[in-house]
Amino acid sequence: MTGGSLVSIGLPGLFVKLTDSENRAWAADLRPDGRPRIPPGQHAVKALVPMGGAAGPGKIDDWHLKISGLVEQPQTISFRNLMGLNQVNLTCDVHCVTGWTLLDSKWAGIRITEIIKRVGVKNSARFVIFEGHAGYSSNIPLDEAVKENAILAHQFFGKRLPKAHGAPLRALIPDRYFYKSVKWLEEVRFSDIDEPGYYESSGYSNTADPWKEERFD
Ligand SMILES: Nc1nc2c(c(=O)[nH]1)N[C@H]1C(S)=C(S)[C@@H](COP(=O)(O)O)O[C@H]1N2
Ligand SMILES: [Mo]
Repeated sequence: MTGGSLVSIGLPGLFVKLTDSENRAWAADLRPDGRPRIPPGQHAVKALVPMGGAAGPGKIDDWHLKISGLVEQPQTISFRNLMGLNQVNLTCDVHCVTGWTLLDSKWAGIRITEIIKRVGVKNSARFVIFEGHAGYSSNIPLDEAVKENAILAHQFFGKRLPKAHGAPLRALIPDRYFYKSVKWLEEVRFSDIDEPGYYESSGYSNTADPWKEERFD
């Protein structure tokens, strides 16, 4: 089952780019890890572009996050119980494979390491599979999921995550192309085998490193 025809990969008309000179200035700016703020072939935009997809109900009641696979204690966590876990604020840049980058986006959520602590991930786990609503999924190596900036986000710029952007909870994996950041998240599965997701199994890169321009496989 796939995310279906509702998955949009084109650029909607309503996005505002920074000027070329602003973009060049940002591209020359470096991150703490020495890489440019704007990866090659990307252009910064002023606001997050809603990219569509098969939206979930967006409600908090009746919503649960399933944690499954290679874990000691598989479980289903309510939104309220997720709020009881350690919360972090994160400012980061996100990069869509179609070419836009949003700088300094502000999010709040729960580190994936916090989830890992809670469920006890087995040593054999190597990959994390995110399942979104209606069959959209994506996959990342466990190494990427344990980074400080890999979170499950429920706030965007100080407000509850809007439905268009994945409410009530989305994955946020800033250092891979944004198709890895699954909206309307329903399940996080730990696996010993890689499971390419919706984009990854339709020609887009499995590794999706924006600084190496890994757009297609
Ligand atoms: N469930 C789901 N998640 C998804 C998608 C989708 O279609 N469905 N699209 C991905 C892509 S390609 C991008 S660029 C971002 C877009 O997020 P946004 O709509 O909040 O900008 O979500 C990603 N996560
Ligand atoms: Mo995207």
